[in-house]
Amino acid sequence: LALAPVGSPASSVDGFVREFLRELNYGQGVALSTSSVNDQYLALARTVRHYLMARWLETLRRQAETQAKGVAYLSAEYLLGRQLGNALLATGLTEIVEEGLGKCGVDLAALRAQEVEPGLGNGGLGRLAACFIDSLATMSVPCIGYGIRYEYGIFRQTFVEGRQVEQADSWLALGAPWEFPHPEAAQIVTFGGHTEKYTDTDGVERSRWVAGWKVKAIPYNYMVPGYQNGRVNTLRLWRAQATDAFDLKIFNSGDYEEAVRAQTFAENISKVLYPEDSTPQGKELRLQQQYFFVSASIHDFVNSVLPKDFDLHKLPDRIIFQLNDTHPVIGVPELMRVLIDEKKMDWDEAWAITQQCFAYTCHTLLPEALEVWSVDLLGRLLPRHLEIIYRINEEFLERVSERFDGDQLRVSRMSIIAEHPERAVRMAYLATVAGAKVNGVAELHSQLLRDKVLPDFDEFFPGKFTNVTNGVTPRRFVRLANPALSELITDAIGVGWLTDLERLRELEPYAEDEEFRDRFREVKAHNKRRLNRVLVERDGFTVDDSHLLDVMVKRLHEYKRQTLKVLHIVTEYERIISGEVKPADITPRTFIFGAKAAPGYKIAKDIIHLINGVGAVVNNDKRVEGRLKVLFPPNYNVTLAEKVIPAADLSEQISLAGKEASGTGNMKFALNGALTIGTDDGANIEIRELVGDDNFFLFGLLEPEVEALYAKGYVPSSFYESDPSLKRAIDLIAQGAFSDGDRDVFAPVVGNLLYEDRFMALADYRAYIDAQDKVGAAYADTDAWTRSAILNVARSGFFSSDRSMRHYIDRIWHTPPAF
Ligand code: 26M
Repeated sequence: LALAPVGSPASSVDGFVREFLRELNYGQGVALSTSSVNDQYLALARTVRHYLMARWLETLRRQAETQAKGVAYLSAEYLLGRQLGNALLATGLTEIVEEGLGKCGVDLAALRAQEVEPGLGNGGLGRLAACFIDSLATMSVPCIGYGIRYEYGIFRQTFVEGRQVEQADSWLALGAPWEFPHPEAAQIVTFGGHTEKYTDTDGVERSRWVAGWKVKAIPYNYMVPGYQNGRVNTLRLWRAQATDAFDLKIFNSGDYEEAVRAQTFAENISKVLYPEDSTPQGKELRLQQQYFFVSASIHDFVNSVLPKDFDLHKLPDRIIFQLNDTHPVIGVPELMRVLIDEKKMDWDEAWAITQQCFAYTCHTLLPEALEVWSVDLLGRLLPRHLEIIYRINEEFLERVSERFDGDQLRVSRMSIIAEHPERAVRMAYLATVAGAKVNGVAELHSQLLRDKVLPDFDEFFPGKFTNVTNGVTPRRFVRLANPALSELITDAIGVGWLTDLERLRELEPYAEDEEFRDRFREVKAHNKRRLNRVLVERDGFTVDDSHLLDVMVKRLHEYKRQTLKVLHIVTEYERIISGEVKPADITPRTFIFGAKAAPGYKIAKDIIHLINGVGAVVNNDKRVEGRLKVLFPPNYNVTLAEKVIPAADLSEQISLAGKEASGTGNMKFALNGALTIGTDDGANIEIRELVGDDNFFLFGLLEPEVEALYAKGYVPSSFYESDPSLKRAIDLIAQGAFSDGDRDVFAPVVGNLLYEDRFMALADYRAYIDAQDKVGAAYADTDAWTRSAILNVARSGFFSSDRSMRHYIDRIWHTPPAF
């Protein structure tokens, strides 16, 4: 027997209490009577993970035994959210724990509130990775997630006089009970230096990398429990540490300060998550981060996860490395280097293997978001990789030239190396050339990717491009976030929907059931009261459960158009103060925003300031009679999302058509019974097709119309001139109505709208206001609204990330569920 017998602690209240007290006394070193909430939380977390341990070890053992093909998900970000609730759900322990803690005089809810979420991601892309690994564990598909254990995750956002101020996210400060560090399994990652030619013992001319410096990569393992299926997969995040070489410097050099600086330098690599999520800056540290985790992961898989005697020619039968955007694409030349330089394969063999081992997911279309690394920087940091990239490019362009009869224009268009404005590696091209498959994240996005961004590649590689529409895990975003709705659903259609979300269809007939509609409304009201309690405690805000709750939560980006939402609010406000409407005649609404701006994204920060300025005025103007309220709780994160989304009536998905690759918040809202007001963009399109036009408020330009308007010459001020209501709204902002009469503060926002407006907020303004008027009227018909809300839930089962995973498995990975 390979393992000592492992048993889970007894799944009984008494068994749990024994284990919990043991952890508190012996693990935490405190008595129950003197323990702090944090002591209790840490003890509980460790107790719960004991219950997962046997399943984890068993999963690992079976994985090693069967040698089944699995997925290595390579992602620079995992936006996991709190772990405790999910672990309790996965183990089915919630009731036992609640009762057991009760016997100890401890409140489970208070301990859950103590957990600081690991915010190791920016937004959609990082959260998607977290949903995917949850689904793979639940579907019993072998998967190891690889990433970076940032010491500081996404910054904590605060507002000072309405402006965003960032604070460091010290998520590890109070203890990290979910992680398992394995310093003995460290990998070495090298950087810098130069390459040289040499003749190997077998007489073959080879290239060798003489690196300049190195760091240690320490793996930290996290459990990824499947939902009540006895499965626990692994998430392995790497932390950078100085090697002994750095330590030696400290003792050998007289310059202690310099030596310590060198150590700090190495450890900086995993210090902090870059808080940009659409405009990569080409910073050296960011490339170091990418190579650091990818190199450690590939070495870990090849040298530690695979059996010692594994024949690497069979690598594609064992693993597919899924590239979450271009951030891990340096893994392509890295695997080539490992196979050629370290494992002594020849180029053609190595390339044949590499091409089968990678697949690439693209998450954007915005040109400024496509990563390029200057040849200069890449050559300095990773000289051997640059050589390899050059050769991949040479051989590829040769094939292009052959196929297209020396078409030089096409050859230069398709080159992995861009020449202007500087020589740089186009990471998306490298991923496309090397990947067995390339996918976009929603139907429209995948189509535009083929037609607009990579048409030459689509032509050159028939069958390489595919779509997999994103999804979200119903465990976290329905069952955990919305227990009241979950209970209502289970009462109606029984259990089973949580792992087979299309079964929500069985709710459709209940839309016509009056009693069910009453209960559904009561669930919404209950969730609004719950949100009210959270926001009162967190920010001193109140939420009135009679208001229509209108929510826009997502990163602050111009293309997402938070300013369009602001223009709507200002228009409503202006209608009241001008006397055009009486407050009593409008549908009372509370607007909730949640949005972080990248710290260097000036206009985004100005927009945050504007939202806060509008809120301060609207909320305090007596003439509004409390019929409009604007709330902007700072630091929107997964934890807050779990409280806001279940309470929402209206989901704002108002990006300019063609710019939002998919969106995943849109799916979470629909599944929680909010109606969407949205453009014909990303996964909104698929949501609307499924829930039906009657249950979705569509507005705005279509993607081809956007293109046509750009082509013809877009003049935003012409919309301002020709729509009096738009003019009044913008004038109010410009005149300082939301900045104590100061006309300068928001001048950049106003100027940008009038004279630039890259994302056509003004062009879509009229359609948006008209659609919002329809929303207001529709909400007044309570029964009809509830019917639509129920149908949104019933028809959104497609958006489970379990379905996304099925599609990746069928179309890309070919990794069936194993044991
Ligand atoms: C890159 C380089 C340097 C620093 C940061 C980055 C970077 C980090 C995150 C760039 C982009 C990042 O994320 C982009 C993202 O979240 N995209 C979103 O992906 C979601 C999941 O597919 C989609 O639903 C969203 O539409 C898409 O915007």
